[in-house]
Amino acid sequence: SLMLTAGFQSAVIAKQLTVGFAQVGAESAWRTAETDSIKNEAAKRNVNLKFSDAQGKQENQIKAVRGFIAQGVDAIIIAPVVETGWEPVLREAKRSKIPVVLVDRGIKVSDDSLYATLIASDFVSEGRMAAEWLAKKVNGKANIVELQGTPGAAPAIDRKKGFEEGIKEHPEMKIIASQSGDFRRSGGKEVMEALLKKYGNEVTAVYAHNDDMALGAIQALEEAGKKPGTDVVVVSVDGVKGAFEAMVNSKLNCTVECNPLLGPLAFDAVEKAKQGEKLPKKTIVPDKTYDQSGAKDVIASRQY
Ligand code: GYE
Repeated sequence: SLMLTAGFQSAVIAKQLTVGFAQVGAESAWRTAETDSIKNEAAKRNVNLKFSDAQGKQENQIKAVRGFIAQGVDAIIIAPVVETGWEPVLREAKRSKIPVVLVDRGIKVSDDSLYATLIASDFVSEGRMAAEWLAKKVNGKANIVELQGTPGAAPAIDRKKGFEEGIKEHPEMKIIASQSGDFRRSGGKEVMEALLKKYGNEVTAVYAHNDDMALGAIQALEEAGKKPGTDVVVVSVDGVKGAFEAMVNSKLNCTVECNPLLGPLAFDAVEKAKQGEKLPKKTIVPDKTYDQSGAKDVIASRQY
């Protein structure tokens, strides 16, 4: 019976997956919600999760991935900081037969067999949705400050592109200034302060690539004696709790939800990849626009 017990234990141990997760950092509420989702799902499935926070730097992420490969993990999940520069390290993972699941941000590689799958929102469409909502609100006329996300990051590139496409058919909607606030609340506040000094009352709308920057901009607007949400229309992306609070308080006008709760989908993909199943190259997580009219009714049920 001793032998049986030992055999049973080793079977259980052999089944546990070790997965490395190379996370961007903790720049936004969206990001920490995603981290929690991945960690909770790992715990639920009894996955041994190795977590790395790259503090916003791709070089740290690449180092972390190399570390995971050296440890011989079963799979690697990456939320890539930027789109480019991934080929060498992904080739190393492939050579070691370690499947890579990309979550939330896409990459540019010449060979898409370098990763198993990408699970993310359609950021171009998010940008377009924000533009369309704003166009209606301002009757096709606005001087817009754009607060960009991290330079080189897929959501920054694509949310800019989608928004520009969305305002194109409205010749009186103009982006008068566009700068990066690095997806951070402090970044949004600082950039907005500087741009308000430069453009003052000319600014009639703010489009932020995420809620955290919008919340920072709202603070800057208030400190400059303006009423965000009324004097200046503010739209953003993510749909975090703070954004819903700001909509209930009439300071934020609209947010396009981008779902960060990717843990279940990510580990489904890891398990399928480990079983040798072929995965779709991309799974698009659907998004939805929320504005002040509906915010009160749904705020209590928001999960992040
Ligand atoms: O919108 C932003 C974050 O990659 C989709 O990164 C994500 C973005 C998210 O820091 O808040």
